[in-house]
Amino acid sequence: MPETPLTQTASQTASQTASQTVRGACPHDCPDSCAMITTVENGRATRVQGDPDHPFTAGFLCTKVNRYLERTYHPDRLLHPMRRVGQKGEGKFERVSWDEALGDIATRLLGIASGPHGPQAILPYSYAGTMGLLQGESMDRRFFHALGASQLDRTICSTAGAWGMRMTVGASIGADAEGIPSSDLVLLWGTNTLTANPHLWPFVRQARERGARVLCIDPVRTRTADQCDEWIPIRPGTDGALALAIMHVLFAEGLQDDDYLARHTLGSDQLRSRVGDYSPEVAAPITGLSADRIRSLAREYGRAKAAFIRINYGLQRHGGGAMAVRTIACLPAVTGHWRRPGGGIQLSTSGNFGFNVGALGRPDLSPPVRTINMIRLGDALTLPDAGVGGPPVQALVVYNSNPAAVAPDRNRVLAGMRRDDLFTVVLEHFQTDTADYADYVLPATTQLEHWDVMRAYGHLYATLNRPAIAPLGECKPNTQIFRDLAARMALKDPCFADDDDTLLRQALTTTDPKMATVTYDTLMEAGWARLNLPTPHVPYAEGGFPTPSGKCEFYSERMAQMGLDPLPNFTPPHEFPERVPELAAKYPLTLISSPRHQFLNTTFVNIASLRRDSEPEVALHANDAAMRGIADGVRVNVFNDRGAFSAVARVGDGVRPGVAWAPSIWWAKLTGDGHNANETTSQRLTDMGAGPVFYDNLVEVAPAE
Ligand SMILES: Nc1nc2c(c(=O)[nH]1)N[C@H]1C(S)=C(S)[C@@H](COP(=O)(O)OP(=O)(O)OC[C@H]3O[C@@H](n4cnc5c(=O)[nH]c(N)nc54)[C@H](O)[C@@H]3O)O[C@H]1N2
Ligand SMILES: Nc1nc2c(c(=O)[nH]1)N[C@H]1C(S)=C(S)[C@@H](COP(=O)(O)OP(=O)(O)OC[C@H]3O[C@@H](n4cnc5c(=O)[nH]c(N)nc54)[C@H](O)[C@@H]3O)O[C@H]1N2
Ligand SMILES: [Mo]
Repeated sequence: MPETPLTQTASQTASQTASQTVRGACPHDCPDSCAMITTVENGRATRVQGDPDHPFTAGFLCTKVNRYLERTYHPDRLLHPMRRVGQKGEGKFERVSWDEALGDIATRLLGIASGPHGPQAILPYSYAGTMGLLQGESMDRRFFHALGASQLDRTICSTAGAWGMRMTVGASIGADAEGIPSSDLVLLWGTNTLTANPHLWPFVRQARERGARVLCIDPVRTRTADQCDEWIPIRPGTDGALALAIMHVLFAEGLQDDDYLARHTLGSDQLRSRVGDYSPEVAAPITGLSADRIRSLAREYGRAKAAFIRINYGLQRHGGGAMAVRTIACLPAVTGHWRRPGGGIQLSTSGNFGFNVGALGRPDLSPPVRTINMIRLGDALTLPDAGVGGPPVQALVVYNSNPAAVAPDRNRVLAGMRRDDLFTVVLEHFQTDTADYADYVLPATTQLEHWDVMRAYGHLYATLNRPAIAPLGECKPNTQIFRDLAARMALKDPCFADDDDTLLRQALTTTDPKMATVTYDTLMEAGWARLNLPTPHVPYAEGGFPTPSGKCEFYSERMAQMGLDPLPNFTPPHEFPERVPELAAKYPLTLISSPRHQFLNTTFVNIASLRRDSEPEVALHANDAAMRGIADGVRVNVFNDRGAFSAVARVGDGVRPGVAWAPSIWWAKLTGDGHNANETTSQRLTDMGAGPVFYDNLVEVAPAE
């Protein structure tokens, strides 16, 4: 029996008893998707905690989400619709009624849709501010589809890696983290586990207690690297070369699994000849690691029985990111580690979840329209044909995202958002950098105030989110805001009448066998459910790769057809010093602006207990700092031809030489100078998946005047 029937509103739920606990789900963009329990007393949430019974959450929440109540009840929460009265970017707004806001927004959007450029002049902009399927991929999508708006290609995070995995193993389906305790070697490769995926760590610890070694491959000595047996300080963007050299050694020293290769892979002879060119001596100057170190790593990997490679999205934010992921993903098939629990590679598990996203988003409602890549927002707003052909963008509707801080080439983005002839609507919890450029800001509910259901990308459990409290102020769920807008704009399809309960049922209408255990009833009863898979799930023990050939594809016919190298290779970054020596002479440091431990992208940056009194920082190697006359703690400028930001220098041995690390992503308006690291990043794309290259970014650092 459900704890409380879904038809009850959140306010009824909360007022029924003086104190109760409500099962929910952390909404944030993180592999861990925690099951969260909220204590509610007299209608007010008083505590959040991790579900102790959930195998992955294991009873704890991270540093950030432990502050979810401070965020929810923050004095700066947007509680009413607001209309801009100052200049764009100035942040001056006045309170208006929902009626006025929705009426005016509907009139403006209808005017644009029926104007000379048609509805494609309207661009939605959203990402994973909440990963909830209802608040992020349902009514909103229906609304823009039915309107005939331009489509958004949601590339800002993971598409390069997703393509890399797809080409080699076939899908975003990797090894199960719950197998890690059986691993005898764990490689944390391009991931800051303790920050970005902290609920993986207890499994790593168990493996270690049973004798496994844990290695971290990262240009930055992160807090994760500090906890590992070894830090392998690779040069940014060169992981493909390292993987090729490892395979060179595996084949040269007979450490491959010939039986697995013969039965479950395609193109092993071609792979063998390709990696023949990549001895450790060849890879050493590329990767910045010694040939001896590469060889011993390869031997350790080859002699392990069930090595677990956890790659994450950090290493694919370079021009060759997709090829790097594809190449690394070959390793467990060469050694046959896929056979055993704890062996294999994981980038994402999201491909296991068969929610009915088509029923939720209704792409069938859309006429054929153009697609705009979200990381090219700067171009889309400033070029007459949006950079892709067709009409200019005249209206931008932003929700679940903060593009004025997170999108690359920030100066271009702001130039676009400042346009007087651009109509901008932002659905938000807070007055973010982006909201400052809005014509209207609409107050949205948080996860404690609305229904949702979540998949995960780091484990195999689906989670239901029940509202714990009534919406604060006049806040509404995204679903309701788009329902209301659809009604105002006379969008007639009956699907706009679906309530959140109906949406939830639609999301779960599927015949996918993995979803057999994830039903409306199981979620209502337990709050979460494991996919219909054994624990641990060993996906490719007997092959069965979801590629066209059914094998692990070292040779990819699909890549050949796309005009790409069909074999694993090393694709250097766009801004690889050897490739662009003149640029590197001017801007010799590679800037990595990966997440700061206490922030979740830009979410939580405005929470005082998490930001503390800190400022943006940039870590430099002592040699690089000395060359520039930079002492620890001084203020510096970080810059290139795209832009600049200032930070406090942290000098030491926490990064490899040639690398600068600026923990991110700051709200620009909460830094001292109004800038952030994305002033320096570019709108260039990855080799496959048209993803961003945030860490493929040459800069110079100099003492501030
Ligand atoms: N606390 C916290 N957790 C988060 C997030 C957050 O902002 N804060 N963001 C969430 C989101 S949206 C995502 S996508 C994930 C991201 O989580 P991760 O995939 O772990 O990604 P990053 O932290 O971007 O990068 C991880 C590490 O990759 C390193 N790196 C950069 N370039 C290279 C390279 O070329 N090779 C190698 N080997 N390493 C490289 C960086 O130095 C960094 O330490 O985390 C999620 N979890
Ligand atoms: N330089 C640099 N840039 C990066 C990255 C990096 O590592 N370095 N990482 C990139 C990556 S991996 C990602 S995923 C993107 C992330 O970029 P975004 O997806 O834009 O993530 P956030 O900055 O967390 O912004 C999410 C916003 O959604 C809002 N929100 C949350 N829930 C709701 C809701 O229910 N309704 C509404 N209306 N709003 C809601 C939050 O208040 C927040 O302001 O950034 C990318 N940008
Ligand atoms: Mo991300």
